[in-house]
Amino acid sequence: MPGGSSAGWGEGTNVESCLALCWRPRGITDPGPTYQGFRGLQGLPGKLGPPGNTGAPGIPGPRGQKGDRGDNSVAEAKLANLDRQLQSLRSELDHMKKLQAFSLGKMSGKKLFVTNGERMPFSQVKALCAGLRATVAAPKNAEENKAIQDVAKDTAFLGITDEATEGQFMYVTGGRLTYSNWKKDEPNDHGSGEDCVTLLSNGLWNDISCTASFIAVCEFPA
Ligand SMILES: [Ca+2]
Ligand SMILES: [Ca+2]
Repeated sequence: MPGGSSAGWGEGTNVESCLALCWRPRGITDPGPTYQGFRGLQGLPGKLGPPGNTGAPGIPGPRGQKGDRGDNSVAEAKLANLDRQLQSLRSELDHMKKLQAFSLGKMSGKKLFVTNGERMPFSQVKALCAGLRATVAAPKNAEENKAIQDVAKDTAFLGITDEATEGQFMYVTGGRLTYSNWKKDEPNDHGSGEDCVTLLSNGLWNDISCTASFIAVCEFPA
């Protein structure tokens, strides 16, 4: 054994006790039973262990893009069919519009004024008319004023306010008044203020609170 040794393997000798006792450097005589040798170098890493158990399957990935269409002629035929149906519906809609305008007494080239006969605050009248792609009725001349009066049959809101600048009445669709038909001593911005306008059943106008409820009349363009 290199390095020399005076002790050998005997019965009951194992690696640890031999590292401590068996090996002795040359020249040292009788170091005694308490002498300890140097610690050995670390051994090489052991072999890889066997593979672990298979894990649970992962969540599915995102769906891929749709593939190319197989046949364009089928799609083209469907499109042509849809186009025919669209033309037919358009023609039918035009006919219905004419019929409705006729039944409501709409004259060619003149505005159409329509009411549901209900009373509501001004904000609701605006919303109702907007939902019909219309605006709140606002007469631009005596003839339109009479037409609204006939349709409403009672006090109705007009699409006119001085909410932006007190005393300066404007159309809610924009612009200053080009026609008015105020009752005597109106507008008076009475009490805590009056910024909306009503058409009274006699055809005259009065400024009034916007939160009061009056007949809703919408106008459709000429
Ligand atoms: Ca006012
Ligand atoms: Ca008033």
